[in-house]
Order: sequence, then C-alpha cells, then structure tokens
Amino acid sequence: RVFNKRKINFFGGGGGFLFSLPHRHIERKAPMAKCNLSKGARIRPGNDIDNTLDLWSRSDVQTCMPWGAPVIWEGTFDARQYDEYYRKRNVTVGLTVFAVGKYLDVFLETFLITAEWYFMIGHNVIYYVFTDQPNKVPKVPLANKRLLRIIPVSRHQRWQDVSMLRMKSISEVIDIFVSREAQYLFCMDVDQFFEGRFGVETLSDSVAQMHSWFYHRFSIFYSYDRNPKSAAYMGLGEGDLYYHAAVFGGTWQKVKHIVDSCYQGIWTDKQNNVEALWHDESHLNKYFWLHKPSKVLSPEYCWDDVLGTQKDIFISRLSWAKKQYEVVREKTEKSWFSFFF
Ligand code: 5GW
Ligand code: MN
Repeated sequence: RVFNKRKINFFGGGGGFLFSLPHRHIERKAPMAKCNLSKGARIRPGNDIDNTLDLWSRSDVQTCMPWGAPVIWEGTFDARQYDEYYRKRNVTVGLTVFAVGKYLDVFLETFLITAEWYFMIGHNVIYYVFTDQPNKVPKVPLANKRLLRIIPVSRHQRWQDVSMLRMKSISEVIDIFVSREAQYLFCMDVDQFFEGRFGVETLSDSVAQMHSWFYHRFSIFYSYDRNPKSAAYMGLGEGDLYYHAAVFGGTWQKVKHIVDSCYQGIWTDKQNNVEALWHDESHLNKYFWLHKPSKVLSPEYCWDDVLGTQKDIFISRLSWAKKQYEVVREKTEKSWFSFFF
C-alpha cells in the first residue's frame, strides 16, 4: 500500500515523500533479526513437513520468528520434498482474487495466465474470481485439476470500500464453497503477476506476507495505524513485522477467522466514523500482531521491482504490476506520487 492514499502520518511509511522513496536511496538499512532457534531444532512438533526446512542455510536473513514460525526464503526448502508430501495428501488450494471495474481489463488475464505457470503447479487449485462483470472474465485455459469460479459482486462507490469489503465477500465464499472443496486458501491482489515458483512450501495454518518495502526498515517506520480511535490502532513498539495485505492465507478455517476479525474491525471503525490508515491492511496487521501467523513469506513472494536488485532476494516469485493510474483509476484519484516520475 504505497501510493495514492490521502491520510498522511509522519510515521506512516506511505506518508511523506521522503518516506515513500525506495529505502535504498535514503535510509540506513535496518539489520534483520536472526533466527534464534538452535541448529537442528524442530519448528513444529511431530513429522510436519516444515521440519525439513533448513533455517540455517540463509544466515543473511531472518528465517524464523520468535514464536517459532518459519520465514520461507529461497534455499530454505526442498521443493521436491514439499511437492511429494502434499501430492500424497491430494491437497486443494483455493485462491481468491478481486477484479472489479477496470482492474478486470488491466490485470486479471496476466494474473491468471502467470498463476497457471507458477502457482501450486501439480496440485489441485480453485480460483475464486470476484467481479462485477462476470461475462468479461478472460477465458484462460486451465491445466488439469484446476478450475475457476466466478463470484459476482457489486461495485462500490468509494474505492476504500472495494478493498475493505473483500473481507466480507471472502468470508461468504468460504462458507459457500471453500469449506467444501479446499483445505487451504490464499487471498491476493490482482495487480501482480507470477514469475517464479509459488508452491506448497507456503502452506500453513495462517500465512502472512512480509512487505517488500519494509523488511529492511526500523519498526518505527512501519505504517501501522497510529490513530487510537481506530480498531486497527497499534502503539509504538507494538507489532512484529509490517505485513502486506496483497497476499495472505492459511487453512480455510484460519482464513475465515482472519477475514471475519478484520471485517469486524472495519465495521467498528465505520460506526465510529474512522478509517484505518491503510484500510484492510491496517486491520490485517493488527490481527497478525494479536494472532501470530504460523508461517511468514519472504519478500520473494510479493516483490516490488521498483526496489531493484537486492542481494538477499535471489528470486522474485510474485511481482507488483505497474499501476497504470491513468487507466485503472478515475481522474480525481490520480496519484499525487506520479508527479515525481
Ligand atoms: C480502485 C481504485 C482505488 C483502489 C482500489 C481499486 C480497486 C481495487 C478496484 O477498482 N477494483 C479492484 O478489483 N480492486 C481490488 O482490490 C484488486 O484486486 C486490487 O488488487 C485490490 C487492492 O487494491 P489496489 O491493488 O489498488 O491497492 P494497493 O494497496 O495495492 O495500491
Ligand atoms: Mn495491489
């Protein structure tokens, strides 16, 4: 959530111009916390596949969280072993994506085509495409064991509502479809494309995405909601990481709890006539602070190419698409930020 937001907050990261620049230009990089588990320690009890992770293969980055959740980086997992484990269990993974208004024309086809190349290849996949124009959904040919459901939604006046009402719609679709046909569910923004493996190594009870703009920033720059009137409020010193709402997931049971809790917060804010700084993302960050994710994805899983080449990013798996504000947003919504480019 970087551009085109109206509320500006000094600590907000997305706020002032200086804080919006890619950090490599202006800020000292914050050193990453390191995994404090002793070598050979088991990340989860039992014979869970996550015990095969080699958290010590990447000494340059944070590979586990203090509560024991692994952070998935290239080099920490054996893709073959993961695929075999979940193939045996015949896992089905759902993927929700919203394509409302012009976002359908501009982003959906590329998102789906590249997902067919890289997302959970060899496993059962069900796409849930939420859209206000069902008959315009591109007919992307799907591989074996993959299917796509179109979920009609209505268009909302304010774009903040489009992104916040995702939480409610996802919850409903979990009740109607996902709980009957999939074990895991990912929820993603549509304005991105896959360009590297996004596989079953990402599956876990609840999965959060490390935000690529913040992983080397000191936590005072995390753009949490700092307004005490909002349900998403987080004080200075609170929070673990800044998570990106463009990718989150888990078992459908956990995702249901995530989206219901976030929606509850959004609804409470509406009653109180406040709106969190980064909308659903602020509420998601609050949620993951109170309910720690059981797995965290490294910025490889949602990378912004604007950040350029970084020596700890060996591969970009899912990449932000160029925004094309002129096309996707109304004239009045044009980004003030684009003035600088
Ligand atoms: C339109 C104008 C402003 C903000 C959002 C929208 C919008 C979002 C829309 O018109 N249609 C739509 O389907 N969305 C969905 O919400 C897309 O899946 C989109 O990826 C997601 C989040 O909105 P983004 O990607 O514009 O938000 P940021 O935080 O990535 O800039
Ligand atoms: Mn987006």
